[in-house]
Amino acid sequence: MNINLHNATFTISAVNTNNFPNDELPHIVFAGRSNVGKSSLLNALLNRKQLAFSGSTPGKTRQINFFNIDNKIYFVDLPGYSYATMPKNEMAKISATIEKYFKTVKNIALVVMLVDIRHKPTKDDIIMFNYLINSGLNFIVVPTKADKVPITKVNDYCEIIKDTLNVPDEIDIIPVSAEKKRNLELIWQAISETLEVAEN
Ligand SMILES: Nc1nc2c(ncn2[C@@H]2O[C@H](COP(=O)(O)OP(=O)(O)OP(=O)(O)O)[C@@H](O)[C@H]2O)c(=O)[nH]1
Ligand SMILES: [Mg+2]
Repeated sequence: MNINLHNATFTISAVNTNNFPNDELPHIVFAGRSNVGKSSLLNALLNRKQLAFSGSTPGKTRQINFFNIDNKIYFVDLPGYSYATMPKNEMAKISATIEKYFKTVKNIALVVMLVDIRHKPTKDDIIMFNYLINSGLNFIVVPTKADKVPITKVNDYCEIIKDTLNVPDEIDIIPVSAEKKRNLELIWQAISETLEVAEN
């Protein structure tokens, strides 16, 4: 599938299922705690600065943002499911929104689950990971901000993440840096592979 990355547009922010796009395009979903770098990775993959709003204030985005990429796929920027000081009631609301999304949308091609490379995955990451494993959805684990650790240590940090989440060998773990544009081609490769499978 040839995708023209220049033809990427914001579609809608939504919390209610009746506002989710309801066409057949496959969804590529970015999930992770607040501030982990979901919006930054999405922008980096498209070579855009701020198509998805990214910033230093965690938890600003409480809705699900949908981006139409060349009328071929949607990039779906989920709200961050937690951060250190997120109030419980807000966390519950966001979890409910995310759960509604996963329950309603049938054309999810790939979930990109982001975790910060520098930190051991949290309880919430483990819950998300187990949810994805049990859902049978196709997903990859993507440690973000790889530029923040010495390059010689990247693999060690990935191992910690793998052990903490208990990631089976067949699930890819791809460390990235949105800032330094590292390994973005591997994420595109994972996306292309899932789309090819879906097409056949
Ligand atoms: N050094 C470095 N910083 C990054 C990278 N990716 C994101 N950041 C920074 O991390 C902060 C959060 O990034 P966002 O992309 O807004 O994170 P998010 O997951 O979308 O956060 P929410 O929308 O709150 O859920 C910003 O200050 C980014 O500049 C990266 O690869 N390297
Ligand atoms: Mg964001």
